[in-house]
Amino acid sequence: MPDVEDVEQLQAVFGEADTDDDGLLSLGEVQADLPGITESQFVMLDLNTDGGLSTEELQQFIDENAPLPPSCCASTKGYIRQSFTDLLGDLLLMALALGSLLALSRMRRIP
Ligand SMILES: [Ca+2]
Ligand SMILES: [Ca+2]
Repeated sequence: MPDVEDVEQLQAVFGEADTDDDGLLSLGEVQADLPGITESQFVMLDLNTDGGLSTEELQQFIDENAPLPPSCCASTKGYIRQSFTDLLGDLLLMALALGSLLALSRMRRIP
């Protein structure tokens, strides 16, 4: 079940990172906040391969990769999940780091 606060926070973070306000995060916009993200990680998040990340894509990524009870991952998705474990860890860290950075930048808002 989606957590409303998480969704709102994601959208707030997204709005701050979307510096040209086109509704998508480009690789450049993501790297402006998180220089550590690689193009291949970005492409993994860009589900419709239009070159930008939408809130829907980020939310879908989080929903699909949130911790699940073992019984539900035992089917076809299991091996995919396993092989992506390291990368997903990086991406979830990235999402957390992005949120922290933007929260900090809001707190010390420049007049
Ligand atoms: Ca943008
Ligand atoms: Ca996209």
